[in-house]
Amino acid sequence: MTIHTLLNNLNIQEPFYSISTGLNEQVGQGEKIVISSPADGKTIGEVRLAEASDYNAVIVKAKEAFPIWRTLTAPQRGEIVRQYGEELRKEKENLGKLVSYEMGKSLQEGYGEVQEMIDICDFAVGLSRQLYGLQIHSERPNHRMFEQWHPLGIVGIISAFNFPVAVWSWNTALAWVCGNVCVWKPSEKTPFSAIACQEIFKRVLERNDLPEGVSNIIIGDSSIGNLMASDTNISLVSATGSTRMGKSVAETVAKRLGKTILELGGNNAMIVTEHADLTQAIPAIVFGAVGTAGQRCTSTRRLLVHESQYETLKEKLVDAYRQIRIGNPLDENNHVGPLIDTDAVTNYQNTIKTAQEQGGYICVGGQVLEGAMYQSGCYVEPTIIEAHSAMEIVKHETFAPILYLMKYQTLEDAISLQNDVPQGLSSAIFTLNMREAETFLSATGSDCGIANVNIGTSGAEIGGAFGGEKETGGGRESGSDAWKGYMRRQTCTVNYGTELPLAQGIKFNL
Ligand code: UN1
Repeated sequence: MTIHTLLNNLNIQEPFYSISTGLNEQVGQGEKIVISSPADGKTIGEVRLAEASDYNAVIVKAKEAFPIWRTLTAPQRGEIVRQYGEELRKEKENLGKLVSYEMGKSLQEGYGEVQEMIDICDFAVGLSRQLYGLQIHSERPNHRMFEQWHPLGIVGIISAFNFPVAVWSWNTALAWVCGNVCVWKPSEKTPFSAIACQEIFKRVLERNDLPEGVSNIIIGDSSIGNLMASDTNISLVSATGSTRMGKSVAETVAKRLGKTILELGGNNAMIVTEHADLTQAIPAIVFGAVGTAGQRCTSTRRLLVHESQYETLKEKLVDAYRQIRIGNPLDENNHVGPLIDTDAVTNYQNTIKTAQEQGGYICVGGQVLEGAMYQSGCYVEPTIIEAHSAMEIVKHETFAPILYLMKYQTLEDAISLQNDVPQGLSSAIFTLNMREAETFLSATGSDCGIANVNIGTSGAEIGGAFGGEKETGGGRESGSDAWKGYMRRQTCTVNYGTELPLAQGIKFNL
């Protein structure tokens, strides 16, 4: 099936007021960019980027839609999200393939992303009946005090190329049931997956006689991100991407005292102790380090191994890496697809060079692949580098399948090595020893937002709150009570008595 058939199946021909695309040349005032697949280098289509005037038009549509959307009850909004989940079930194959082809992740992972969208829709539907506030005992007689949660208004979502659709859906499904309308700026590297999502949701809105402005998409570069960050019309900016981008968004939003949810870089480590079951650890390490070609924010980047297991594990990993099949992600026999583009390949090469200069030794991999199968120029070998803690490069996140292998002697050392980086997203320990596992999970253990025992660093479920500490940005998305980030809390006190007692026992007699 060609990409054009996929796009046709998704009915992506209709113009959108809010996007600027080569499929609809009437809109979008900015530069035209050509999107090609990292899988085979072939052109998918052209997109005309949005400019400030397009952005303003989108905000007008979102503002018009908000009073209509917030007037629906939360369970009615949940019903719309339920219908979206149903549409996604029908389109799972098409959308999954499009994600895989446009982004370069394996087909299974493309389907996995759509599954994550379906799951978060289900979660949000249930949540739409559970946006609970607390009832608090008042200190004053005949008073009732309680909290309620109201929508914020317009939620801006900035997402990254590596999860072209799932991360948006975590944000938007929650934001919608909470009563917000959304403006989405997807990565300009993966606009077609985003257009497909909008097209699918548009069907649901039309069927229910609701304005399309409940969900808006705007494809543009960082100038559009800056407009969103500085715009007081946008109550919350939820941004996923690099720490550099997140700092800039955070600064701009903070200047106007707006809200942010930030999900930024990770530099995730796995500790393999002397009590680890290596048969379990090895597939977890390999999937964590090479899955999505190392382009997840949760990818395993550092492997800290107890000295007693070090040589055996190194040998087994090198052996496992030699069996990895690299190639077209749409071919389900392949484990690893390409990097997103040739800039990412250059980063991969530069990082390896720097690591070597700093004393790293390549155990396996290190090369860019050439030949007929790899004509997009985006395929690289997953790489393991023996490293040591003094190497500066291990503190950086490189979005590529590069794993630093390090040796440790005591668990205390391993934990401090793990925590000694600016990022704090995901972490894992492999051990069958209860004391080691609990120490790792304790307040003196991992400083990350995600801490796993006997599973890898990546592949979090949607039911948990997702995000991390330090330069990862501190935001939480997806499950648990992350919905609270998309609403404003109101504390209400009602006096149903005949007196006017004041708090703190103050008497104010006139
Ligand atoms: C990301 O890379 O931005 O836990 C998100 C995981 C996925 C989400 C990753 N569920 O690896």
